[in-house]
Amino acid sequence: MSQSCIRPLIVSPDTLRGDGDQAARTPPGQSLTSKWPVLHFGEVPDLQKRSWKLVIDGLCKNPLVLDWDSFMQLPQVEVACDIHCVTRWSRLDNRFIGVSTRAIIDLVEPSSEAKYVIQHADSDPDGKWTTNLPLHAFTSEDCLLAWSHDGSPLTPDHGGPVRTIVPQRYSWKGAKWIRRIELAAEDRPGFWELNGYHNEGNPWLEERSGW
Ligand SMILES: Nc1nc2c(c(=O)[nH]1)N[C@H]1C(S)=C(S)[C@@H](COP(=O)(O)O)O[C@H]1N2
Ligand SMILES: [Mo]
Repeated sequence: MSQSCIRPLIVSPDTLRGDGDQAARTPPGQSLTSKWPVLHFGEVPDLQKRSWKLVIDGLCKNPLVLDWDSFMQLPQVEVACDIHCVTRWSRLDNRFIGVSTRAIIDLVEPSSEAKYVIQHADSDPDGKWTTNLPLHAFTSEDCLLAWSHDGSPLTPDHGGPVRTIVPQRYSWKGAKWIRRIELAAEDRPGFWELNGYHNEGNPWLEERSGW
């Protein structure tokens, strides 16, 4: 077995709440669904793996451009986590496979001024969708750039080929169709944040609206 086949399993701390009790794992004001709804602004982009690229740049010593093969050659992790959408559905017990955001950020060697991460998505209509997080939240151990969900490659409507998953925030803090990870000194609210959602989006504190 090659090294990249060994996938450590990381269980999100929120998934361990309540010792298996589903109610204790469900944040206030959320309802459970076993389906996986599709939710985003704009059209689903048609991204081909052979031309897919991920840029990691901004305030760092070693900016990177990864193509599909180099992304898949990075060490892979598996994450068990719950998903919470601010529109009040939660889906428990997801399994994602992909590359740890912490590992990606370590590769580019952030400079000391880098305090925020701006994720850029390849989504229509204008390809300018972003979302913002503090660097420490983006590099939480349970965050990943996922290409697989519950044993199958991510479909385009769920953000395939690669999307970000940030289990401890409402799901809008993870870009579907991620194409660029920018390290920044200043915070910069993104699409949903500028449309009235909270800047932090902690589901346990019901940080839904920013107004
Ligand atoms: N590029 C992009 N990513 C996005 C969004 C979006 O509008 N554009 N919406 C977010 C929201 S609000 C949620 S709940 C999740 C939904 O992911 P899903 O459609 O796979 O359930 O994607 C997030 N990522
Ligand atoms: Mo959402």
